[in-house]
Order: sequence, then C-alpha cells, then structure tokens
Amino acid sequence: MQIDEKLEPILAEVLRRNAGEAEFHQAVREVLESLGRVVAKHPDYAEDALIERICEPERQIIFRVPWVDDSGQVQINRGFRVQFNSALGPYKGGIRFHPSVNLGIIKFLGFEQTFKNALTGLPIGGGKGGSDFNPRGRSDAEIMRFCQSFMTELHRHLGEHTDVPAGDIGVGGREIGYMFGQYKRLTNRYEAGVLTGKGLAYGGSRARREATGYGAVYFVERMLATRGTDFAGKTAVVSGAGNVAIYTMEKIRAFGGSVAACSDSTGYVVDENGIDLDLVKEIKEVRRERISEYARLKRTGTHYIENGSIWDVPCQIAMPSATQNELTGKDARKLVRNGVLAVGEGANMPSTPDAVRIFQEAGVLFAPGKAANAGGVATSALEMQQNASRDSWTFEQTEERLAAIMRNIHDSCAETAEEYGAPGDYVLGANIAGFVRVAQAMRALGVT
Ligand code: NDP
Ligand code: 2IT
Repeated sequence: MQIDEKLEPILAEVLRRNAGEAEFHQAVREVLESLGRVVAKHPDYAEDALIERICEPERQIIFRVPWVDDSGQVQINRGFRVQFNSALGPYKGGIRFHPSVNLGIIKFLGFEQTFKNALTGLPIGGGKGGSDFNPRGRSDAEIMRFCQSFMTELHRHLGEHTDVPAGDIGVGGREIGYMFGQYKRLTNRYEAGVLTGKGLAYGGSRARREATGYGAVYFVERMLATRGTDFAGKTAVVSGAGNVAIYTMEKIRAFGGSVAACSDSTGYVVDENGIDLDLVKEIKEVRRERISEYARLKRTGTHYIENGSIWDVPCQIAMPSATQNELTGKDARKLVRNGVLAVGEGANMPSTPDAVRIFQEAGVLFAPGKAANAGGVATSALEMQQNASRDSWTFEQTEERLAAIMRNIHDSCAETAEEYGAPGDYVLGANIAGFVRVAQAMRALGVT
C-alpha cells in the first residue's frame, strides 16, 4: 500500500532518526500506510505532531548486565527497556532474551505493543524490553544470576503503576520467578502487579500461560466464521514450539482441527498422525531440547527436516508463532498454491510485508499479530486486576474473559475496516482501531 502524501515526511523522518533499525522501520511503515484513510477523514489527527509523537518512544533505557557464569568467567550483556507510550495506562509488554535482540527490535516490539494493548480495551500502555543474552545451553543457576543482574538495574524503572513487564521469547515462568524474587528483595515490597506471567504459587493468573495461543485460535475461529466455516476437520501448520505455538496447537485440537507440523530454529517436524502435543511439551517445557528429538523419540509417521521452510507443508490454516519475518513472500506464494484459507499471526510481525500483500491479494483471511496475539497481554491485564484486588479467578472464568476480549478485538478490527472502506482488511482495521484509541487519549492529555 502507498503512504499518504501527508504522512510521507513523517515516515522519512522516522527512517532518518532511527537509522539502521530495519524492523522498527517496517512496523512504522505498516501503521502509517493504514493511517492515510484516517487523516483523510479526520484531518485533526494529523495536527499537533500527534503521529510524530506516537512514533517516538517516551523513554529508552539501555544498561549493562554483568554476570558470572558457572566457570567463574564474567560475562557482559546489554539490557533494554523501551517505554513507548503511557497514554492508556502503565507501560506493559514482555521481555525477550535472545542473541538477536537490539534496540531496533525492542522498538518495533514496543511500537506494535502500543496498538495491540489499545485494541484489548484494557488500561495498559505499551513497552518492551529484553537482552541479547542467549539462554541456550545455560544452567539453571546461570539463568538465575542473569535474571537477578538484569533486574538489579531494571527495577528502578518499574512499578505496578509505572511499567509492568512479562515474558516473551526466552522468558517464561522460570525467568519471571527469578526476576520477581529479585524485585521483591530490592524494593522490600510484595508488589505482585509489577510483573505478569507469574507462577500460580505467588500471584499468577490461571490461563495466562495458555492465553496467547488460545486467544489467537479464538480470533481465527471468529474470522473463519465470517466465511461460514470453522476449524473442524481442517489441517493447520504452526511454526515454533514455544509458549505461543504449544497452546495454539492445543486449542486447534480442542476445536476439532489437526496440526501437521511445528518447528524450532533448527528445523521442523511433520507427523502424519497429527503433532503429539504431550511429546512436544515434554521436549520443550521439561527437557528444554531441540525439536529434532521429536522424530528421534517417535519414529512412525514422523519426519524431521533440518533448516527448510515449514510453510512447504500443505495446510488450510497457517499460524506463524515463532519470530519476526519468518514467513516470506516465497512462503506465502507456496501456502496460497497449497490452498491456505486463513493465516493467524501468533508471533509479532512474522510475515514480511510481501507475504502480507500476497495473502491479501489472494483473498486469504489474514489476522495480523497485534490483533491475533493480543490475548496474552490481555490476560496479563487480568492478572494485574486479580493482583490489585488480591483475588484469584478460576480457569474457566479467566478463559471466558479472554474469549470475550478476542471476539471484541476481532469485531472492532472488522468494523473499523468496513468503516474506512476496506472490508475484510484486518491489518487496516487493527492499525486504525488501535491508533484511534491511543490518539484520543493523547489528545486529551495535552502535548506530552
Ligand atoms: P518461546 O521462547 O517460548 O518460543 C519461541 C519459539 O520460536 C521457539 O520454538 C524458538 O526456537 C522459535 N524461534 C525464536 N527465535 C527464532 C528465530 N530467530 N528463528 C527461528 N525460530 C525462532 O517464545 P514465545 O512462544 O513466547 O514467543 C513466540 C512469538 O510470539 C514471539 O514473536 C513473541 O514476541 C510472540 N508473542 C508472545 C507472547 C507471549 O505471551 N509469550 C504474547 C504475544 C506475542 P528455538 O527454541 O530453537 O530458539
Ligand atoms: O508480545 C506480547 O504481547 C507479549 N510478549 C506479552 C506481553 C505481556 O505483557 O503479557
């Protein structure tokens, strides 16, 4: 899509001031492409440098994270927290530990998070953090020392009313536990609402672990319903084998679909009988091993392809749930040739701009990450609610809230797309609906 001429200089300035941050450029460009229709209808949204302000993080924190490994060597990593936008509530968003992390990646994630959080309708601003720390092969003791050092610096920037991190790639229940322990010790406060994704033993919410994957499947279910169909009897492919992928697969199965393949960064496995989720959970959640173990442990009807693209596996529903730009234009063409009906992004920005265009031109139902994967952060906001009222809800009650939130997000994206003359365009719908909520709050708060 072309950028509106009023917005072109804004994009040019973002590219100039944030040189070399390719993923951030990509995320901003996609949102600005959608906003042309908003400023055409409501020119006042282009006033007071509102859009320029939305593209500039409120605060960016970069810090040294020193730690001692098991052999006594001192290691250094870099920590980040980008507090992007607090118009709607405290900064909220996950922490990623992966060697590819840099400022541009955290900024793209924080930018996306701002609109995603607005779409949930809950009072949360946008932020994201992380480190270029590589957890692979590190002992439990090393992970703990790293988390403690990371939090020793980060804690002064957090607070239940200020900034509330959670998990993302490489950060799950174990890491959140170590970080919460260190925060509690440093502040001498049992401030449960300062982190989400906590264990059930110390203030976590039921269904938070499942929420991103389950939520993405609820979104796709609602999207399929617009074409009078559902998951029953359909074959899906889900990339990744982490938190989002596992609970995406679980819900697809519960809705009567089957999952042909899943992956990790080394390759993918195909199982003729449908992926055995108990085995994936054992390999990934308990043993923390590679997905190639799946084929080694379960030989019949299974094969493992090293490297290769999981999107070569024919399916009707594709749910990319690993990382950004993992699904290219070439992959999209292959999926379309193989008859894909719907694509739901569990990960953040997993499809390249080319891939998105190919899906949309082919009439494939396409749910962008900032809408489809919002169930995770929405349930984090429910965790904050439970912490604030010192309450703990049942799984069913929490999942029911999650399902209702996902239906609302779907419908508000669909209605917004319709209102702005692009029915069925969930990318446009999500970007505009999210933007309008943030923009209205920012206008009310004056120039900040
Ligand atoms: P996990 O760390 O649990 O799992 C990540 C999975 O993706 C692993 O299978 C990993 O493989 C694979 N992966 C990670 N990086 C790469 C890479 N560079 N190339 C190929 N594969 C890769 O993370 P999550 O499941 O939590 O996150 C997955 C995605 O979902 C991310 O985009 C995240 O931002 C997004 N997300 C997460 C939410 C949450 O609540 N956790 C909420 C909303 C979105 P390997 O183990 O080999 O590295
Ligand atoms: O990308 C995301 O939405 C997350 N990693 C979850 C953020 C959160 O605060 O639960």
